[in-house]
Amino acid sequence: MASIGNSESYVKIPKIKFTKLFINGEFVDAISGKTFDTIDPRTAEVTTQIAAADQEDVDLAVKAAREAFDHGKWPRMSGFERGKIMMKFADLIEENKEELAALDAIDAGKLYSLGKVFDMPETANTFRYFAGAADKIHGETLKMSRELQAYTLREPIGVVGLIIPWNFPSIMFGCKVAPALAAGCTIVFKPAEQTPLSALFFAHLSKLAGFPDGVLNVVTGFGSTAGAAISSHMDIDKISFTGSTAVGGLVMQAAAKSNLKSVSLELGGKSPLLIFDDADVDKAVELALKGILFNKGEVCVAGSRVYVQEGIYDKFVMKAAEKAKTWVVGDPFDPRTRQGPQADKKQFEKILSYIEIGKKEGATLLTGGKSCGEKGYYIEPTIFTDVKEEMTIVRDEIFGPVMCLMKFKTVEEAIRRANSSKYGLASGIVTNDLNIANTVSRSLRAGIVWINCYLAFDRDCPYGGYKMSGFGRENSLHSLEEYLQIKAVVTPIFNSPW
Ligand code: TXE
Repeated sequence: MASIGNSESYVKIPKIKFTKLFINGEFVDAISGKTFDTIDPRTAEVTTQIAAADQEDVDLAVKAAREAFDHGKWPRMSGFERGKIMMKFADLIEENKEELAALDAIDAGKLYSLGKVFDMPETANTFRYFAGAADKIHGETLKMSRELQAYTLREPIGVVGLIIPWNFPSIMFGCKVAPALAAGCTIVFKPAEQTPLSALFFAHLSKLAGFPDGVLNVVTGFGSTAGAAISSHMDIDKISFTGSTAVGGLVMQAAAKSNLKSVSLELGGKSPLLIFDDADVDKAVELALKGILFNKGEVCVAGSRVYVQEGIYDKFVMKAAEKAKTWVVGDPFDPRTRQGPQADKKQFEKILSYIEIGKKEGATLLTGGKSCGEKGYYIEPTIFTDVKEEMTIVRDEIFGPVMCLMKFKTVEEAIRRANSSKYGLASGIVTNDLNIANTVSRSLRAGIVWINCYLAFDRDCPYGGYKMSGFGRENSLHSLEEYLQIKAVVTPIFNSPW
């Protein structure tokens, strides 16, 4: 494992500038004056204190967003003008990519080098993509029966509550905020309590970009207080939530019990990667390890169930073990590191407890299985073999660097076992056989199927859940639809009796 705690030898860590709620264009303390600690997963030490929003703070944020929606410029200006401000915002993100990447590294343990070349440019490009769509939101013209005609308007849904988790604090900010802004909505955004820093920095940039006050409000705080206040708020028209399946259920209940606000949910996963006998074993091993170890396994679409066909299984196991041992776990600022610390103590302990359960239930630990480093939340890349379908480690989302490796015989068996999860977020196939690729991709019950690739995301490609992984789509023009509603306007032609 690379050295931990020497980040300053690679990068000058920025001073934290923004720690308060961002409401109606101003940084303000929580009304209660309460704060919470944000913890650095590299060291388990406190980074700083952040304002903790309660119901009253959320009320203020919603009031500001409501005013900006009901009477403000944002939904009324042309899509082209909205797009121009969003483009400026994207440029500011790109100009500040080093600082933003450092904030996500000290908040979530994310790799700094990747943040600079991937998370931040990708977030900026998401704003550019949706900025380009903002002036292309069109309705239809309908020739109705008899002497009537109609047209449809696609209007912004209103004030939206956006709640995200801690694993991709910047990318998910972009995935939710950009389409909502392009549609003309106004926003109350809540980052996860583990990772508030980049969201507050984005709030600062939004002011520089020229978004009118109240269009983007950021409330930091806990799920049971700030999050619950958003999902049950009577003046929020829609909620888009990414997080655990359990909390997704609570959000839906709160929406139903309050004002029946529209809901979209992107929830947990236990995604299968199916590797067939004809695959190049070295490439398949690299793909499978990347699929589970990228972002330390804290990825909703992580390929956590790897099924390998019997002809290449033994070779695959040997090579996967060799390769996992060379995977560099360490300081997220060290350019050699491939895997940083888990995001927080709760997640760290959850992963280690699943590893114990796996061992107790009889799976064989091929590699890893322990924490590493003298401080912080680091865990070794871990692979289990001799795993049975009914084991807890195969059924539950672990959300960490833990792969379950299993053997299968036939295509039919692979499909049946891949589909046996309650989740249906993502899936992958490795084969050069077109018939297998076509048959399997159409049979998998998952929102995305990657063939001979994994984690291949693009802002123009939708993803989202089947089954208990949720509903609604992120990315692409499908996600713009999540923030629009359709109004039909009907009028008689000629002097018809209507
Ligand atoms: O998630 P929570 P946690 C899974 C993953 C992980 C587990 C627990 O398996 O180990 O969930 O993570 C807010 N009303 N995923 O506990 O609690 C909370 O403040 C409204 C998969 O961190 O779901 C945060 O902003 N909001 C997932 C967000 O919900 C509430 C990513 C996520 O927190 C709330 C994260 C409430 N009652 C975890 N309670 C994925 N799909 O990628 C909490 N929140």
